[in-house]
Amino acid sequence: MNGPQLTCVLTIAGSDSGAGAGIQADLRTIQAFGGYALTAVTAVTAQNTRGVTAWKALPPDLIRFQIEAVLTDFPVKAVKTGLLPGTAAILAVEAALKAHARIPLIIDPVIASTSGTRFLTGAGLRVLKQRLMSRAALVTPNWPEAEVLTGLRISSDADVERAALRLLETGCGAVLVKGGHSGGQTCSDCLATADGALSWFMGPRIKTRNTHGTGCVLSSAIATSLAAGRPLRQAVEDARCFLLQSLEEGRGLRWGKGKGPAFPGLI
Ligand code: PXL
Repeated sequence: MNGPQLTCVLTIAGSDSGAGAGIQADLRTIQAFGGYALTAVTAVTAQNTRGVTAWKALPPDLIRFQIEAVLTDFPVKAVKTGLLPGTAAILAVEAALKAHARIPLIIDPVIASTSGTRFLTGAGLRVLKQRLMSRAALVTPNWPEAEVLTGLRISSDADVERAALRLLETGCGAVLVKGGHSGGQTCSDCLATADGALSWFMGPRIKTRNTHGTGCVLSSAIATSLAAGRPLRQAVEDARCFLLQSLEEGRGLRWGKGKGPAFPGLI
């Protein structure tokens, strides 16, 4: 008899007490995509829809031990990272992943919270690029993150393509520059793959204030699809479709005074 079909996915991310982003959003998304979510908590944030009131990184060795505990015992088929709070945390993640180089790594390069609290600064970003992005299957920056990571200004599709190609130089397998911050009526993401090919995913922009955690949801959905063996392009397409549907479903929610969750679990 075949066992149940559940794919193990590890998320290495921060806790969001409001559960709109971070490890809580990753857990819901991985589960919604038919995966089993394993977790390594990197930091704890006190936050709600209005912003972050306090946060603290976990000790780097505790981050490393969580990852090692999971990877040495579960058949993990994909790993995603979200909030990595500083150089020591990134080096701990690199060390823990070293013996598992064949597992695809998806990096959501979280630099700041939705409300603007900065989690990662210059030295951390350099280490992220040199030590972790170099072994990633996919990196998923939004416009502001792509700007900080490349030093390029982005205000057009051509700029997006330039930034995507520049980030490929870190050695990662693919880059998805997400257009959520672009303004306008549409939301288009650009995928650059290691062969230098560029492709665009176009979609409507959903008018909603409930956008907290969009990046976490998208990268977790992609990770779970990849873990299930789907090709990258298909995984991106499926994840975008899921996020769009979720944003539409959640439009009417009035939780808190700020930005509510992008995927509250209505679908
Ligand atoms: O959306 C990025 C993100 C990731 N992880 C945590 C966060 C945020 C944004 O606020 O709080 C814990």
